Amino acid sequence: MRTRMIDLLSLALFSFTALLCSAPFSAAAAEAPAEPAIDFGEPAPQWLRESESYAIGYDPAGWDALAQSKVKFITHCPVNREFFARCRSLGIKCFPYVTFYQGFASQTYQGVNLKDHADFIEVDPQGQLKRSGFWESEDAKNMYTTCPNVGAYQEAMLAWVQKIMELGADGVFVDNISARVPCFGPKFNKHQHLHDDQNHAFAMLLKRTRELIKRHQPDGALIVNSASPLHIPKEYWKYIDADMLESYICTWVSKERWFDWKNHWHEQGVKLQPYLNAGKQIQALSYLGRTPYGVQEDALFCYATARLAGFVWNGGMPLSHPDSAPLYRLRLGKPLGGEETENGVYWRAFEAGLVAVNPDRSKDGSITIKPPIPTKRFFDLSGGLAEQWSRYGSGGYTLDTQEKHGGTRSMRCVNAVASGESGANQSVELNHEQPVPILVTGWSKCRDVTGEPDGNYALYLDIAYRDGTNLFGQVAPFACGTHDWQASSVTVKPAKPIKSLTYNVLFRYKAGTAWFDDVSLKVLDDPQSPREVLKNGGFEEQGRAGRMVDATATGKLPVPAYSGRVFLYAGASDDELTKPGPRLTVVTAPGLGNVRFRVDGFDYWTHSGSWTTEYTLGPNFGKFFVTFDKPGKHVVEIVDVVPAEMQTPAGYGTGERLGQFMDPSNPTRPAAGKKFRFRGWTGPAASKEARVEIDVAQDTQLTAEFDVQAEK
Ligand SMILES: [Ca+2]
Repeated sequence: MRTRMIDLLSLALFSFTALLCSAPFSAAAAEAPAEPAIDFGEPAPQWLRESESYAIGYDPAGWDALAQSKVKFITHCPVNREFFARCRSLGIKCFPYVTFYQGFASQTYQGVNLKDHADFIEVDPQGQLKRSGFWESEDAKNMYTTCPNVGAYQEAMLAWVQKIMELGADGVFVDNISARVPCFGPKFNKHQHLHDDQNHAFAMLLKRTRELIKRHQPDGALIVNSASPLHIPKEYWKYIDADMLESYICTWVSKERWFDWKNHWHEQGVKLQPYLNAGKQIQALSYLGRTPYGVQEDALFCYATARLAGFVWNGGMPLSHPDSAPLYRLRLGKPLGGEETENGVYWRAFEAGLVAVNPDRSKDGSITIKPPIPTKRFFDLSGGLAEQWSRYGSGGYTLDTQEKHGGTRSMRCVNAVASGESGANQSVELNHEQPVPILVTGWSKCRDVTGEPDGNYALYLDIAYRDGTNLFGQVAPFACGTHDWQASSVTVKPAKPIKSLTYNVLFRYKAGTAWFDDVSLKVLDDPQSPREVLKNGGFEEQGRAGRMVDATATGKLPVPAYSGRVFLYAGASDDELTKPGPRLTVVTAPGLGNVRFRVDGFDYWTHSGSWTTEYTLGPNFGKFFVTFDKPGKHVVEIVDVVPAEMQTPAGYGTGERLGQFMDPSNPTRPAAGKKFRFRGWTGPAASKEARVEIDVAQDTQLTAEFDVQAEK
């Protein structure tokens, strides 16, 4: 339902882009020289200039996503007083949709039925009523083009906007902005014009609209959509606060990212900088969900590109969509500088994080961390990992959309040196009752891989049997050197029933690059129908979780080929005011609660468990810890050579006792005459004496051994 809503919306918006690209009247605008200085008038309000993402349309199921987001405004929202009020309480400003371009002669639209106002309709050179540019389209069928140069039409539109403002909106979103063609209304005596020039007439309508908005909401704005902000008549800019780039990189009419990134999208960002510097804003609207790269990757790519230029972004999907929702919850803050480039990777630092785009389709890139980037610890918003597959080794893996054996992506492992360790693994629970053969298969291609084929460039199983024993290193190796996709397989016939296994995709101790795809693990319990038990063996499903990246060692941030990335600056977490010295751990064996020791003359007792909903021994039972300020020698002494029986409380916060004589090795059971006697120390100060001296230069563990004497 909500997808449908958004689809309809995108249809309506997008058609105008198509129109601009094909209709004759756009040509004049496109050829207009870019040189004449633009009078930008007053800047857009601060909240709009500082906006980073925004919302479109009403998503009844996504009110929580709207509330959780950091968007400052919503366009295409319902014309509804309560809606406006509820959004205002969330700190979100409302901009309902209007158009000053077209209307119906059948129904009342924006307060006007053109059948009663034929004089509002534009007239073509033949004296005919002008059909709208969408006449041939499905979504705005049978609409007529209105003439902005007719005084009564302007009044009617202003009256409509006035009603919207009186309900509490913060302005309007005016669609269908473009250069206007001549209207022949006066020549055919259909209507009179206010001004000589149609563009000027439209500009005056925008001017009056903005003035009306500002009268109601001084912090309001006039937001428009031309889909092509560089090509609207310059005069319009004085009277608008923001224009729009629609189908921004991702569009619903292409299964690929649209146009060349550098020459088209990036270039628009560069050319629009003077507009932003003059205080205007650009909404970049992408339509995610149509390319093979997946919503998350496309969202990051589009968002990062928009933020490079300082544009405010929306992905054309509900804010709640889990693959893009994190981007609406972000605020990167003010830019710390302009865009930077390094080896073809573009990046820009903000107060809270940075965005980076690598437009190269085939080459991974990176950026060198330098001022104004304030840290070397980051949170990479894209984990960049495949669902179900953990990283192995320091190299881990990246997903590659250019090389693949099946589907749209493969796993790529790169070792710069022959000591490198890369790869991925997945845990598989089998819980077999009987020994059952399993079949491992998969594909790999590689480039410049050193060494000889072995288990280090292979699919590699570590198997745990039900009886607790293991079978390690069952491998299906691949050839080294350079080769195209190559299959490898191994059938494992286990001696015993398998409990679980780790399925490793391994590339280590060899330099070079290896790609893996379509890996599989089949259980052959029925030879006629092998059962696949591996998940996401084609690496098609991407994980959503981000991850910490500590770039202290490398000083670089990786940006994979053809991707956008958002790196939040992460804080260090070591306590700067407290620097503890080495820790001495004293352990009783067997673990005994409430045993008294003395360290440097001060008493210490072992932990003895506590009540929660039941009596719990806890991980520290039978131990105690002493943290010193610095390394040094200490005297440790056992006082309770024969530990006393425990007096275990009968519950949390109670003075009652379970009993008087409980077993200190299990304080919920009566001692029943069981006794313990200190036998001696083991560890770095082995001795039978009760009192020992120990040098605690680093974290040290000392064990007090006890004999058990059971008395009946
Ligand atoms: Ca694949």
